[in-house]
Amino acid sequence: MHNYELISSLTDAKNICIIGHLNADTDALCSMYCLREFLISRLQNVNIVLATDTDSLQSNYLAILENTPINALIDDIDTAISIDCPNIGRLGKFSNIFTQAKTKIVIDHHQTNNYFGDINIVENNSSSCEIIYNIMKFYNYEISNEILGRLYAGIITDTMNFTVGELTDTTFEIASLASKRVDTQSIYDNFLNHHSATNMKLLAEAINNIKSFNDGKIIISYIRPKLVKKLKASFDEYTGIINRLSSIQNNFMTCLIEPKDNIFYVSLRGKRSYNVGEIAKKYGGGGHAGAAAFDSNLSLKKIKKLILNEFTKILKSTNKNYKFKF
Ligand SMILES: [Mn+2]
Repeated sequence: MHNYELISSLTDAKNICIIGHLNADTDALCSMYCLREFLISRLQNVNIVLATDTDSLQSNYLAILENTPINALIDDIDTAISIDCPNIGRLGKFSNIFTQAKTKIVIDHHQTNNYFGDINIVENNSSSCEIIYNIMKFYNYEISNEILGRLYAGIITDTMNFTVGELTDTTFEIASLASKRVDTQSIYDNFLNHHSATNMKLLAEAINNIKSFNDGKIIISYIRPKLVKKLKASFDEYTGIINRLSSIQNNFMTCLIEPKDNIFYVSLRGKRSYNVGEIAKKYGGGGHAGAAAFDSNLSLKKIKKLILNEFTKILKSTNKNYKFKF
C-alpha cells in the first residue's frame, strides 16, 4: 500500500489539527493551508484547524492563512498532522496536541526527520509543499490557482529560488505549472525578495562580525544579543542572512550564531559534500546536509570554538579541491 492511502483511512476523523514547526516559515504555512484544503475536499463532517504561533507572523505570512481557523478547537483533537517538522521538539508548545492525538501523522522533507508519527510520509525533495503536491496528484485532486501559488511560494522560499535543497523533476513540474497559471513574479517579490530594514541591519552586523578561516573556506559570524534587543528584532528577521554570508567566494562552510530568547540558534550552511547536517544532529538539532541548525545554551565564545573545531574536522576529512566546470 502506498503510504498516501492513509488519507483514505482518515474517514473516522472528527477533529484534525495540522501543526507546523516553531517559527513557521513560508513552506510550513503554505503546506499546512494546502493540506487542509485538500482534506476538506475528501472528508465529510470534519473540523480541520491549523496550529501555529500567529503573534510573530508578518503580514505577508498571514495572507497565506486567510480565512483559516487557527489555534481554535485545540481540545478534543483525534488526529494530528505534523508538517515540515523534523522532530517533536520543534512543534514547541503544540507538541502536546500531537502526543495526545489518537492518530499521529508526520509529513516532512527534512533528511534528519526521526519518524515520530504512527504514519510517516517523509520524502527527500524540495519542500513540504512538494509532498502535498504529490499527494494531491495521487488522488487526482484538481489544484486551483490559489493552491498552486502557495505550493510555488513554499518551493521558492525553501530552495532560495531553486538554488539549494533537493530539487526534483516534480519541483520543476510545479514551477512549470505555476509559470503558466499564477503571478510568479509577485510571489517572488512578496516572499523572497522581501527584506525589512531590521533584517538589513542584522545583515550589516553579521557581515561586520565575519571571521574567515582557511582562505574563506570556513566563515563564522554572530549577531550580538544587545543589538537584537535594541532593534526589537523577532526571530524571523534572521531569514536569508546566513545565505548571504555563504555566498562569499570560495566558501564551503558557514555558521551564523543568532540570539534566540536567552540562548543561541546556531545556523549552518555547507556546500557540495560538506555535510553540516551531521553537526546539527550531533548537538540536538536538524536540517539537511547543506542547511541545518541547532539550539545552544553555551556562550558565544564556546559556540564559535566548537563550530570551528567541527568545520575543521569536516574540511580535513573531505579534502577535496573543488574546481568549477560545466
Ligand atoms: Mn520546508
